[in-house]
Amino acid sequence: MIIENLKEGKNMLEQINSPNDLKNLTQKQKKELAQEIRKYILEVVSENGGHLSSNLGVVELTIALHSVFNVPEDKIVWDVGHQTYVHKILTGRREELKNIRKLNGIAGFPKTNESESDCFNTGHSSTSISAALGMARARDLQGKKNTCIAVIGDGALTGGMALEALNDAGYSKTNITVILNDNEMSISKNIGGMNQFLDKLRAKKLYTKTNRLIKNRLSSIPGIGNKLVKIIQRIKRAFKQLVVHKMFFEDIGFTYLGPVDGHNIEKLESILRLSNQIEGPKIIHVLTKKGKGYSIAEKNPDKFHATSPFVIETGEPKKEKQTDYSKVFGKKLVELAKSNDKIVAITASMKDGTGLRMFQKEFPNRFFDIGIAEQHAITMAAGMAKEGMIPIVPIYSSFYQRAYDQVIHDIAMQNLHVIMCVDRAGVVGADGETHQGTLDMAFFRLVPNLVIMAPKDFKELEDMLEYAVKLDKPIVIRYPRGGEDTKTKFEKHDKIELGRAEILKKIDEKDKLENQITQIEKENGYKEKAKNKPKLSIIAIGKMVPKAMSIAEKIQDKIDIEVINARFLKPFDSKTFIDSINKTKNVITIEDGTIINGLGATVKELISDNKLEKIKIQCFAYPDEFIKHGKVEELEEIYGLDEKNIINKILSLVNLN
Ligand SMILES: Cc1ncc(C[n+]2csc(CCOP(=O)(O)OP(=O)(O)O)c2C)c(N)n1
Repeated sequence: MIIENLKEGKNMLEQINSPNDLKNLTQKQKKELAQEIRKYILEVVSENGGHLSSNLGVVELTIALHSVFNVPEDKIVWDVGHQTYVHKILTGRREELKNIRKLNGIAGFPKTNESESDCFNTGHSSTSISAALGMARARDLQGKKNTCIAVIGDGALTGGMALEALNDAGYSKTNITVILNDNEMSISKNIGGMNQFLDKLRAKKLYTKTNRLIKNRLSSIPGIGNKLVKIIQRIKRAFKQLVVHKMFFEDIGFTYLGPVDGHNIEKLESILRLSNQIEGPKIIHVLTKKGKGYSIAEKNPDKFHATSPFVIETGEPKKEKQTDYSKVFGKKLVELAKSNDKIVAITASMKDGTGLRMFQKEFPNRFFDIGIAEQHAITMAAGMAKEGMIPIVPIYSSFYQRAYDQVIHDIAMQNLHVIMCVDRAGVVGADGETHQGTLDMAFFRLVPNLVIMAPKDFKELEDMLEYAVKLDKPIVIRYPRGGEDTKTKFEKHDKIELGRAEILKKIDEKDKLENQITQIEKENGYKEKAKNKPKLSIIAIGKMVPKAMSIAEKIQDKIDIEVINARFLKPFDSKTFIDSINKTKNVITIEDGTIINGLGATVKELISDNKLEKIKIQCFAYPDEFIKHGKVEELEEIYGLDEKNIINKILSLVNLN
């Protein structure tokens, strides 16, 4: 049996339709329920893909939370939110879990518009304490009494926002509970000074004893007053100071409880109840195991942090993994770093996702995993660049949002040679709106000094990286999740030159006319003046370039087409575009980003700034919305970025429809 202790045939899970159904269960029943939940999550994630290890790790914690507190009155803010599958199961979405992350199914992260039990949307790390503190302050101002809880992992605690919020919450004396879900892992092994500090706490069994002391005393006295609780807290604090010097959490104003076994529901419930008796900010240190109960994930928690569908018995992926942009990036980087010892790589806790594992192995001294701290990553990169190194910083597009000011203030304004690799650019699919990378072109384009590039395939990514290492400027290279488009194979790759687009298909006026006449002569046996076909410029960028070529091939018998790979959003190759547009008078743009301030917007500005006349233009991009979850192909179809729709729109544009 994969999940230990699961009694076959028992079905507690089907009887749980809301947290209220939990409240009357015995501890034994809750234990059984925990195992059933594990089995269910394992089945669903092995089928749909998704976050596995973190969810298996919080089964007991989530049962305990919903046993003690009452949502939606009490607020539970889940940091990152990738570990909320159990919460979703217990709050009326058991059946819906089967469609989690699928188009029109429930989301893989908390969504306030999905359930009133989800009190705050999350997806990006380290926001929970700020949000819960905000809710607590709003509660106090409105004279309410509910409990506000942030559940945050030890990985997320490395993020600056979490530390900013702890600083504020501790000092504020506001009633708020922070649950530190400590599994010693971020996606990979957690690192940093905070982790070292937690390591000391993890070993302190004594705290549990002091907690038990408090609990016993509280429960033996009927109607405990705040005064007594405070006295006990003071004793406890003094006692702890003897055990651990520099008790950080207590020193900044929190009451520290724990550590507690995060897989013991009874102990968890009692510490949660205890925390509710204590005034002010509290932090409960809960020790959990990532992947708990599924031995394959326990052994490889990072591999099963976020997984594609897999075979439960072996843990092997159902579909063989193809090479992807991140891996191509990582491999090329190692090659470049071998001949250039100035190159350093920085990751914000995503060495596997961004393809840096090999770099770390080859150049441990030039590799920096700085925690889930994108802002710090960027400013530190700026510091290294200032002193002559060439930092390469791959971060997912949606997480670059967090480091925007650092890109502007620390890199661009000082014109520093940092190569910012924007991984997972464009629509990423099942992770949904918090993770879609549709905004980066728009927000980076606003920033002076930045060079912004996007490759059409793997080879062009390699060329761009090589080029970027030599170009002494702040550079953004954006590329999508997954592999290159295999429909169009590009044999030719022009040399990369600053701000130069690549013309992939050109209309040659003279040749075109002659070809058409001979063709018509052949077909009809008589000479007729070739009727002019409509003309069109297709301008595309990044992963949309192969699509542009494929579209052109399908309609080139009806329309004379130029296809231009923009390559650079900044500097923009105005001359090449103006020449083409003036020739064809019809233009479409295709990009995998928002319609605002991207490729299409830039071409429109070009047309209007240069007063190009009688031009028909249509831009294909994502609308000014947050893009929901679903497969990339499904989303492209919904938002009109599929080939069929684009071809139809082109035919209308040139009056052939
Ligand atoms: C700003 C930001 N950067 C990176 C990520 C990617 N990410 C998702 S979960 C995770 C690790 C979280 O570790 P922890 O908080 O300890 O939770 P655990 O998964 O271990 O339960 C990371 C880096 C993110 N969600 N947000």
